[in-house]
Amino acid sequence: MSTPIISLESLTNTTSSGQLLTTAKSGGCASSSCGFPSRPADMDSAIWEKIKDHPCFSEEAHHYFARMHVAVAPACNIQCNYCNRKYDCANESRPGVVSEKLTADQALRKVIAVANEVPQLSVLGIAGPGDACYDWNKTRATFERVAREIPDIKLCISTNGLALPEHVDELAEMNVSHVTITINMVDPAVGEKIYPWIFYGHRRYTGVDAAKILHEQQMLGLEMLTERGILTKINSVMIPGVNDQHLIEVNKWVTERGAFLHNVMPLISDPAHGTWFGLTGQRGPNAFELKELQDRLEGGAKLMRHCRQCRADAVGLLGTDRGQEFTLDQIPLEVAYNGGKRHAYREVVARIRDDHVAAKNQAITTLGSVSAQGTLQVAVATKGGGRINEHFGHAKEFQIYEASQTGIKFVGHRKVEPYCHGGWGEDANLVGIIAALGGIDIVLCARIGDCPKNKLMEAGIRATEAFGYDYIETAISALYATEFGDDLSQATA
Ligand code: CLF
Ligand code: SF4
Repeated sequence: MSTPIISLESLTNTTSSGQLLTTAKSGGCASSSCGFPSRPADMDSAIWEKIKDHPCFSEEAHHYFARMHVAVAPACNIQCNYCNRKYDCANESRPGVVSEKLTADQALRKVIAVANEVPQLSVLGIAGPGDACYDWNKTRATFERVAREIPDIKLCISTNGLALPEHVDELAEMNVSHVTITINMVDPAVGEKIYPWIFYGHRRYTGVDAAKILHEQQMLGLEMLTERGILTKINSVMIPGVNDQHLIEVNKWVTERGAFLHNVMPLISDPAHGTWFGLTGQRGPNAFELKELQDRLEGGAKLMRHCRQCRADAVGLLGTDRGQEFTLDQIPLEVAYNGGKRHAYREVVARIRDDHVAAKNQAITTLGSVSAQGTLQVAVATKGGGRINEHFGHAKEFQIYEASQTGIKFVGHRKVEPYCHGGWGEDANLVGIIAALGGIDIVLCARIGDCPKNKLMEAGIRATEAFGYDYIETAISALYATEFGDDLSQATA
């Protein structure tokens, strides 16, 4: 192995490197389940090579590696009732939303600037703000430029699928390794409630005719990608009363056609967004409804549960958008790529992953030694890296794990307004946090004050900092053994 140009120690010496080490040293986010460490036993090694550094396609990788989106594709060929691309708010995180649209040359500048500064960067995605396949020339020009400068970056697109079939061969030629298709229905009667119109073959279609064409193109595109060995993820927006039950059928169709992952996302709906669904009062699902549906879909294509519904210009690890640090006005006109930090980071991660795998294996052993059965719902405050390394008051989200005798499953995340503001606790936010943590048994965090801890306890939720900076699986397995094992002498919180 070559000597890393950045040592593990040197990575701790600056703020950004310190953050990097926090991520790296902590290992990746806990995998979907214990016993699913670096490469899952039932996964082909060729597939593992494709996903091991893709933060969306591998839940395990999403705390080591980052994606960035460049907003080069503003045009779209359909209208979804949940989309309004005119809306632009830096605090708003949902697909279709961006702060600035880029040309291919500007996108290249931005990708190089991010790659020089964000060592975790492994994937360049084009996710709009319109449709990457419909606005094809800009998508292709961007990928060609970036692949020439940074050949090891993975290329990824997200599309509604309508124009996908005509570009599949070019995607394969350009080494686009990962494609996401948003598929919300396989029955045009459901589709007409989601898509008011499409534009296809120089014509505008509406109603069932529109949904039927979209459906046929989506299925054809998926089949073509599968034939060519390109990994596919299906995003489905769960819209209660419209397609929630129907997504079981969608899951069957896409599994049969070789989809690698199925990502069921909650509808984001608010009148302020100006979308049809927002304006007509269509609600999104709550966390319990989403999880219930996801649980029912287990057994088909592998489920993605760690999606953060990124903006079309998102930058960084999932859940920590650094897009505002890399707006064009902050990037020099001339930037040259320097891959030093990215390569050094990869060497560090390779070593840390081994350590994390050992910790997960130990956690499996601990769980297996518990004779009584039970489940534990655990909320974890983490900055990433699979360790409990965030203060309760700073957490913008909690990662949710379900522990049972058979394993520890990552089941999602719940966003909150942080409790601490300027060093003081916000009681109003605590009310919201307690509501968001409904159904949780224990909160694990790096630090928590007595006041929030007591308020949580009054709501029936325990909280502890006793496992601060431990691996998440190590902590949860120890808690589980304490709760359900024979030795009940240790208090958990
Ligand atoms: Fe971007 Fe999408 Fe590629 Fe990832 S996002 S184009 S697959 S690189 Fe990821 Fe963001 Fe969820 Fe998308 S968390 S919205 S699934
Ligand atoms: Fe918006 Fe994407 Fe739907 Fe086009 S395909 S309308 S950009 S959500």
